[in-house]
Amino acid sequence: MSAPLLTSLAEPRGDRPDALTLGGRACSREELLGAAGAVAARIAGAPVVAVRATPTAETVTAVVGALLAGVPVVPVPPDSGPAERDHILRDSKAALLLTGQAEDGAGQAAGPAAPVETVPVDLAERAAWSGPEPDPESTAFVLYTSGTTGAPKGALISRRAVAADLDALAGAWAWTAEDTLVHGLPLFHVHGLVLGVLGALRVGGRLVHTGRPTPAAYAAAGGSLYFGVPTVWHRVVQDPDAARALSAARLLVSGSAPLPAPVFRDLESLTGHRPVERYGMTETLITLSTRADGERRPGYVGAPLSGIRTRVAAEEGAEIGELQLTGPTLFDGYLNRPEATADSYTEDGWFRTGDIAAIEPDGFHRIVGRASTDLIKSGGYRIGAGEVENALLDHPAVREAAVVGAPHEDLGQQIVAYVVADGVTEAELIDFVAGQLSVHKRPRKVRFLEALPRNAMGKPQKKLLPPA
Ligand code: MCA
Ligand code: AMP
Repeated sequence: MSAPLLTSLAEPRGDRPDALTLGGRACSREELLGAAGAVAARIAGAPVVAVRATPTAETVTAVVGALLAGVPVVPVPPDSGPAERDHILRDSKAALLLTGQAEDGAGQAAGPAAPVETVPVDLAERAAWSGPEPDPESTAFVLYTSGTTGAPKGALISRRAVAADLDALAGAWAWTAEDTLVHGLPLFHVHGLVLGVLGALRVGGRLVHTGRPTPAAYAAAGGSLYFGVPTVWHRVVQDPDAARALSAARLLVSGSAPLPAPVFRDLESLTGHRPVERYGMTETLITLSTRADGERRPGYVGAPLSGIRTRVAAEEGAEIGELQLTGPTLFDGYLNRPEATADSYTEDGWFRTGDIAAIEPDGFHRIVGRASTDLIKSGGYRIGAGEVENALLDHPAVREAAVVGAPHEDLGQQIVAYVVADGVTEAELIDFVAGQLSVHKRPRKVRFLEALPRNAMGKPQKKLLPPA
């Protein structure tokens, strides 16, 4: 059984003035906890709180403050447009939005915005928090994540799940208070926020957040442990000087999307490190990983973490099938979506990942792909084709839209939109989606067609679309 979340966050540790550095601003654990205590005092008793998740010390303070007070956190992507932001705020019923002091959290939405009170986080405030440890089964986060159709769903992540996952990862990666974790990932997903912030706080090590995950910033940070999505590692190996600077690190970790074998090999030849690859989902947190003390094999995501059980639901005679999981890191369902929650489990209670996998005789797992092509992974971001199609159809010039993920060397997949539309340009449609949803959900290419290919029932046939 893992130690409760609050205890590990608030525990006194050998403090140093640069325990956390975000965007060049350093603070000690004591400063963070003092400012977070002030946040906790202000929001205690709220049913839920939204946090505008910029990569800043204010965001970390807001999240830690809410966790101290036992208030579930809804991270809001800082560049989310009115459609995405309003959906998140309305669906979660968040009435408070914590933001950095200089930011106008509510001002970015055009049109009728969700009713929300903006609460600025002041890093100079101090208050000691002495509230009780919240129930480990209570919700720590509501993380909005895309499905194949419709708007993103809020995955309910308990404090127990977070604590269990971080402890399992600390074991697999030998992650300790001696480590300096470096990454530049967004703070509104599991990778950057749960692993990349709470992980460092829980083990008591240092964190350097580079603002953006550029090779130069990674090279300059001097860390022992580095996190990146495959796109980041692809960019690192294209900058050999930056890559070589990572030789002094202890462990390079890749996740959120498949790490191409050539990138694995280039990382090894330039840095001397065979990267650790791990696999997870918003709904399950991280469940499979190779280990600091174990074999790391290109194309494989290792074995189940402590407490996780896996199985592959393969057809008779086949070796690959849907990966299914159970364990203490699983979510508690989608907020307000009992049917979608029920659909995500098998009758005997295993979570259906929607990923196709194979398990080798030695227990190593290989992720072969996704069952549905309507869930796109671009730059490590999960994007629903249906959500982008709906955004495009909201443009007055667009009559029909079909969105796919096309293979892309750097991004893994890139979003390509096929539209039937008049009097609008590719750039205008790209900007429209970036503005309504968020920048990473924008199509990178738009193709104009006379009509979408459809079957006899009138259903669009994405397989018959011309190449991107
Ligand atoms: C470009 N920009 C625009 C537009 N086009 N802005 C407005 N409108 C437009 N039309 C700007 C952006 O604001 C940004 O500016 C810059 O151009 C680059 O855009 P972006 O698309 O962000 O850049 P990229 O280079 O394609 O990004 C690659 C990336 C990114 C940095 C690797 O994809 C990334 O951060 N990925 C991480 C995703 C992640 O953490 N996933 C974890 C979820 P500016 O440069 O000024 O900002 S998965 C998870 O949590 C599970 C559990 C797991 O397994 O980990
Ligand atoms: P998200 O909910 O955004 O975390 O996306 C989860 C999805 O990312 C999984 O269902 C997988 O399709 C994919 N994914 C995460 N890590 C890996 C990995 N190491 N290899 C392959 N796919 C991955």
